[in-house]
Amino acid sequence: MKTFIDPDKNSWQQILQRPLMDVSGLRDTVREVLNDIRQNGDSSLKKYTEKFDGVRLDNFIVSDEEWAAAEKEVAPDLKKAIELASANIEKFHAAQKTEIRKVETTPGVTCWLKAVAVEKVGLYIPGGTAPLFSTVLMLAIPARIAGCKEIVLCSPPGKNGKINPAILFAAKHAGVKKVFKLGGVQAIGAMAYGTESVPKVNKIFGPGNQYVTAAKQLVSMSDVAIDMPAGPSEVMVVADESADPAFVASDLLSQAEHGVDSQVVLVANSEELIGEIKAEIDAQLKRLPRQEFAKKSLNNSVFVVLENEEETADFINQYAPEHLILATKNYNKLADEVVNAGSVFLGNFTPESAGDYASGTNHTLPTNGWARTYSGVNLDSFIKKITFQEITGEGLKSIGPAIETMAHAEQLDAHKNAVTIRLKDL
Ligand code: HSO
Ligand code: ZN
Repeated sequence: MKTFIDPDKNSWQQILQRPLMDVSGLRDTVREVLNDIRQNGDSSLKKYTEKFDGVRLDNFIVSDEEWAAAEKEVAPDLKKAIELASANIEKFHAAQKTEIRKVETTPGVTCWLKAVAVEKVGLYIPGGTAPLFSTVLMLAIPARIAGCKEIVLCSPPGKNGKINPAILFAAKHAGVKKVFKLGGVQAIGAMAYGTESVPKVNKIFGPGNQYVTAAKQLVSMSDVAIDMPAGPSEVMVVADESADPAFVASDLLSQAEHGVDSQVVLVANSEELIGEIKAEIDAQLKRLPRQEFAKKSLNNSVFVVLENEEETADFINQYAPEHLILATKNYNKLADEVVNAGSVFLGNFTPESAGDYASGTNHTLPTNGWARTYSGVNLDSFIKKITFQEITGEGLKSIGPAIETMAHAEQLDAHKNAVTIRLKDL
């Protein structure tokens, strides 16, 4: 970890630089695999599943027996926890529905927006060192609430040819009916193009490694939409003397344990506090099973002393963290100043873990500075809005002359005529 004391504003950009996530080097390999899948469908999926996941599969779809086995394998307390988390995620996302509001912009001219679900969505859930079944809930529950007609989920098979049972349980609980044992580029290609067994979808969601990210980027150029650009997960914690150093350390470590490329930034208002937090990190780290990941990502972490609260707000907004924890006395005041962040956690009793699992907010969030322009996944991610309008004769009489004038000025006389011909008829 590197510590900076009251760094000059000119140096912030350098301090806050994220490691380059350049997937262009992989693009050629990924493109080749995608083209093969596009042309050869299931037989190509079989070939790559054997090559990359080390298993031969005759069928990708999860069978009734596999669903039933997974249900038995998940411990009762985990099932209860998933149910509690699901209920909160459902409540929070259902509250994001909007009503249709018809607006009469001019008498006789009525316009409205109607939210309509994306018909077919594909959810990707990575396997790897920690299979994140919580992400199933974060993607499948809003997709169901939005009304997506088809929800397809892909997750890589383990060496035993099976998907992690908690992933299947979460999928079932969230209402997903079609799950395929497919990982990495194979999964993205299958959902983007469709194969004999996997339906083609309109939009692909979910995190993944660099290969998955490259594949999502490539297919999004012509075949499907994707949720957002992806990068390694990150947290920024802002702490002052009202914070508990042990709590702060636990939050930093919970981010650091995700993977070696996780980004951890601490902003504190004194060097002394940073010292106390570091001591807590050392003590807690020893007890973590994933300490090797955490140690490596902490090596790239940044600890900064900033005494001035206004500067702190600027620092936050310049970094645009995926997760922001404000453990300060006046966190509401500071929160008001935040304009760039994916998800904000306020006060000493609001760990990021709450939003990762069970409070109700979504944990699929913009990383790598994309919080400047992107929102995290929410109900709208599964919806597009169609505009409607209905104009009466009286309405057209009111706005028609303006349309005629504008169309003529743009030298688009057929546009003008579409109004003129109707006005003559009135
Ligand atoms: N912090 C991760 C989500 C997650 N954490 C899942 C635990 N499980 C990205 O927001
Ligand atoms: Zn997490």
